[in-house]
Amino acid sequence: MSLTVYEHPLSPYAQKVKIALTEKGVAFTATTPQAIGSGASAGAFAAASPRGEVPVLVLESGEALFDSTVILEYIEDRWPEPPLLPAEPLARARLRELEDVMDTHFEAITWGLGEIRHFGRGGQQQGEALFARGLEQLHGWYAWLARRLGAAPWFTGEHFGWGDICVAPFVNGAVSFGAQPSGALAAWLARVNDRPSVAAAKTAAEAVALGGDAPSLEMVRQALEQGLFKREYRDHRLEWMIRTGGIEVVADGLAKGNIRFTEVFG
Ligand SMILES: N[C@@H](CCC(=O)N[C@@H](CS)C(=O)NCC(=O)O)C(=O)O
Repeated sequence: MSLTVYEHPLSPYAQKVKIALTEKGVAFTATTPQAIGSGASAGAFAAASPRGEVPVLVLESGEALFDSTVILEYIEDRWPEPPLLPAEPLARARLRELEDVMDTHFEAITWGLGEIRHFGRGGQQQGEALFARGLEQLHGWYAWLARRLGAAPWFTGEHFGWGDICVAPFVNGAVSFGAQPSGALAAWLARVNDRPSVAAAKTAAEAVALGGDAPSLEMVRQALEQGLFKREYRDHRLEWMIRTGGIEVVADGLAKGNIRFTEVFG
């Protein structure tokens, strides 16, 4: 049995895993679980992913791992060459810090922008206000990222690696909502998107956004309105929606039953 990655092309977390495996030269099959986003995942995917989230890496033995950070650590441990992390402990710690920031604070914003643009949360007026605040916040994070990048060509330093894998999918997501980086960060983005592993993940995401094989965003939006989808308002995403001014969005989604939180693992 070969490696399988449960994914969704738009998921930046899943993109991290696909990019890392590609960089290591490890073959895998990518598959999108049927009920992803419905809050009603079942079967092998539900067993492998108690949070009902992608990515999941299913190993040759059938053992499965969830959470992109855990999976990236596993990939680096199992296939050390070429290394994605540098050897120096502080440099490694800084990259893990960067990954954590992107996975939590940054993604919460792009996810929120998706809720507004693709799913119509907040309606016209509130939705636009939330969207504008989200864009402003992204530019704040861009300033922080530019400082982290400094004068180096890559977030990982002299070579492409962990930091670049953990930033690129999220910044590409932000750009899709109109948050263009500038200066050194823009130059880095052009560089990283030229990398075949990153380009493949980006192309697959764009194909879905434009209505490729997977259900189009418009179909997903209709399903949400019919209560067939439950969006996961977990941790930083919930915080983002509330502190950015969308507490009514949360209340409305709970009343309509199209918002979910992480279930107790059963
Ligand atoms: N901390 C997790 C987050 C994964 C995550 O949030 N995945 C989202 C897609 S971006 C998901 O699968 N959500 C399930 C749903 O929407 O029902 C990781 O790093 O893998």
